[in-house]
Amino acid sequence: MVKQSSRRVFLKGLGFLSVSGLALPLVGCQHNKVGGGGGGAIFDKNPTILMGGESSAVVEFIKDRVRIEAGDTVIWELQSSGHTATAYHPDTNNVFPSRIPDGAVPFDSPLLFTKGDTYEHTFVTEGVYNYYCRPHEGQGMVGIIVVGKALDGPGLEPIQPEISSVVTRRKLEELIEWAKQQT
Ligand SMILES: [Cu+2]
Repeated sequence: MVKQSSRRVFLKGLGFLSVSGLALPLVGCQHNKVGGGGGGAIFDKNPTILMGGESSAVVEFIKDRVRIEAGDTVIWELQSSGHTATAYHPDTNNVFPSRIPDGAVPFDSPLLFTKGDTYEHTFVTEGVYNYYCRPHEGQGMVGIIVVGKALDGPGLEPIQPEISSVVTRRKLEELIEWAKQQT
């Protein structure tokens, strides 16, 4: 069983892990990347999502939409500036309602400051997760993760009024449209 966990890790020196896909041939007992119930659905295996770009002016998650299988881990790696990866959920803030599957762990990274710092979270509960960066939520720094199938749940529901930034709402709508196709 995969333990549901959320922790900060440093992968310096384990660079091969930080490039999505390249780890595949290096790991034994690897489950097939292509499969699942979707008849050819493509899953990212333990993907790395970059936070920001080489320039601190880039305020976004590079790879803002990923689809993984339940039990897989997503790694966020800081490129520049200060960013977090924080699930839309009342437990992570006092404002936003949940936009993750019912019963799922609302992940929330520390504020990462040093290039190369990483945070990882293992996703156990199937469904759709919407998340944001604390300092840049209002600037549309948001992302979406589909675990398994895009099951109906908070992550696909209409965007609540508490998420008030127009640019953020637009970005989430785009991501949700993509997620709905991951059946
Ligand atoms: Cu940010």
